[in-house]
Amino acid sequence: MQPEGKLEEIGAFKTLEQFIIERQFTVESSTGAFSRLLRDISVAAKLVNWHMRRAGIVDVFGSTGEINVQGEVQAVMDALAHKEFVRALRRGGECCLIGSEEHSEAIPMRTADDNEGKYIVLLDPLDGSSNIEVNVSVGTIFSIYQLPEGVKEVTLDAALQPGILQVGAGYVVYGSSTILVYTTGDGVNGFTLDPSIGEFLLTHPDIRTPEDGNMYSVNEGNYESFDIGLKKHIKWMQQERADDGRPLSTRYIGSFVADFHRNLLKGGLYMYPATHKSPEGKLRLMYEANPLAYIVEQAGGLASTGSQRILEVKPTKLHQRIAVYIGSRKMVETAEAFLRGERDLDP
Ligand code: P6P
Repeated sequence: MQPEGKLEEIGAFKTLEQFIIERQFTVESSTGAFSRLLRDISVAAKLVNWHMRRAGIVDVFGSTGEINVQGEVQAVMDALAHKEFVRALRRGGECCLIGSEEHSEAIPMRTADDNEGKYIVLLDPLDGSSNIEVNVSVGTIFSIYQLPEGVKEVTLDAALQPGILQVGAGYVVYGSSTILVYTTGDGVNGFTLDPSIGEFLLTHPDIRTPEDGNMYSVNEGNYESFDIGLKKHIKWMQQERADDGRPLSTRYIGSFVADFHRNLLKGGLYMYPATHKSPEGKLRLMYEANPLAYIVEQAGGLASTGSQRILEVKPTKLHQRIAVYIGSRKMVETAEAFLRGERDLDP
């Protein structure tokens, strides 16, 4: 989707920086700090994109040999992406605390005397990084909270806020192109990176997700460990009922951001339920589920644990996991109905 003019008229597109400043002036009390924080995040995204686009050339594949807090072999790119975001946020001075998938503890940023940062950033620097070596899209996910009023000592407790209190959230998908999608509570907008001028350009204004869809994303290899309601739901989606568009199509890339982005634009449902291997679910509440839940709700969709709105879950740990059913409103509602035992297969 592009404004009037042809693609080569790059000047026809609004840049992310222009968009951020425009939105800043709609908030009377704005000091510009939040705009600068968003700029710092976009700078880090450009740097990660630069590393990603060289991954096939420079030896950034493989592992660092380090085992991160997730118990997974840490990809070189995970470490690079984490470093770029921490460095950009430290340099920007607007962030007082970072929680990252790549770091077991929260990272205080007010080490420098001049850091009066009042924003907390929770981050999955590179989700799905095991896909890099096979050239499958991967992504960054970020969530932003304000430091609660009156908090003097910035600790992890200040970050453990329910998702409904986020002041911003977004993701970057490093795919056939690099797209940054974010919300600050006033709709969802997407920006495509034009590497020739190093700018994110507004290519997806005011994203609204379709209220229904014909694609679902789930790892059916875990079928045996699914709740009976979910097993029925999956079989229901596979029933041949042309009158209501079934069977649906399965699209599961193994990269949450990529699956989420496709479903956001086209309509669809992504599910990562509790399994025998991941009894609390696999995805992380603070820096995967919450930010994408904020985005999908702002775009007209829903995000559920299967029984509760994700944004209302009260967090207790930085790296806590949660079950996720996220996407088109009608599809999430159907999943919840099956899980409650209110739906069954068609005769
Ligand atoms: P599984 C990647 O590791 C990730 O966190 C998500 O990006 C992805 O959707 C999911 O896990 C894939 O997990 O167990 O299906 O391989």
